[in-house]
Amino acid sequence: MTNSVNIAKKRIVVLISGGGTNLQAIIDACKDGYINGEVVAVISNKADVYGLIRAEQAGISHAVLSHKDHDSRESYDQALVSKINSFSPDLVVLAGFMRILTADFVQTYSGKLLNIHPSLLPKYQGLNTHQRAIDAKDNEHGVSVHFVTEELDGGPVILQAKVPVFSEDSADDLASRVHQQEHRIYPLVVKWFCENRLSMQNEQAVLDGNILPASGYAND
Ligand code: NHR
Ligand code: GAR
Repeated sequence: MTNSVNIAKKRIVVLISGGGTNLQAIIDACKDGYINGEVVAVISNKADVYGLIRAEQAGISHAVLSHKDHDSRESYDQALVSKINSFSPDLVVLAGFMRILTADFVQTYSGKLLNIHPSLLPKYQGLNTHQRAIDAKDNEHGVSVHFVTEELDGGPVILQAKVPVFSEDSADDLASRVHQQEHRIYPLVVKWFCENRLSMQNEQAVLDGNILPASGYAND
């Protein structure tokens, strides 16, 4: 009688702004039973993105909620909260979602809100991370999954993966190398959450009762 088999499947809402390859990795991992959860809705702030077609093809409810229909971040985020809550989620996953969220939004889902950010945080918070790593002549780069807090890209890291940077790399080369790692680590973190193994306590990530270090689980 151990954990994952006996707990209810978690209800996951995924927020996107683009192609949705991380969304796809999570949908696939739910469908094949790797994750004890179900993606119950996909919400995009942009119309006509491929991630919405992925949701359609998987038979998942999907909606566009455009920030352009709102004159403030507060008003947009309130509409987003209403939409998300209509699906009664246990977990909200940002997967290439490109809008900064208000403090009220973040507090509403505190401890249930994950993001994947394409850098080895705390390096390169914000945008254009691949080009910045190349410009800095870094020889390694990577990706971080973290709990979202009010501080942009500043919430506690759960898991990172590293990739090498080669001297001839373009930002696109590096992005595709990072993407491959994203599709491994995001489903793993969501799996942990859905087995009740992962939580945020006092703004720290806790896995199996252990506070994770600043660079997340088992980083070397
Ligand atoms: N919101 C909060 N409060 N905290 C975080 O850690 C967040 C967040 C919202 C999104 C993802 C993040 C990333 O992984 C994320 C983390 C968008 C921007 C941004 O500048 C920055 C970071 C992230 C996402 N967005 C512009 C804005 O004005 C719009 C850019 C665009 O539309 O292309 O919101 O990198
Ligand atoms: C991913 O590389 C993710 O790390 C990044 O956007 C991409 C989305 O790809 N996120 C951010 O830059 C957040 N600001 P996807 O739509 O194919 O999952």
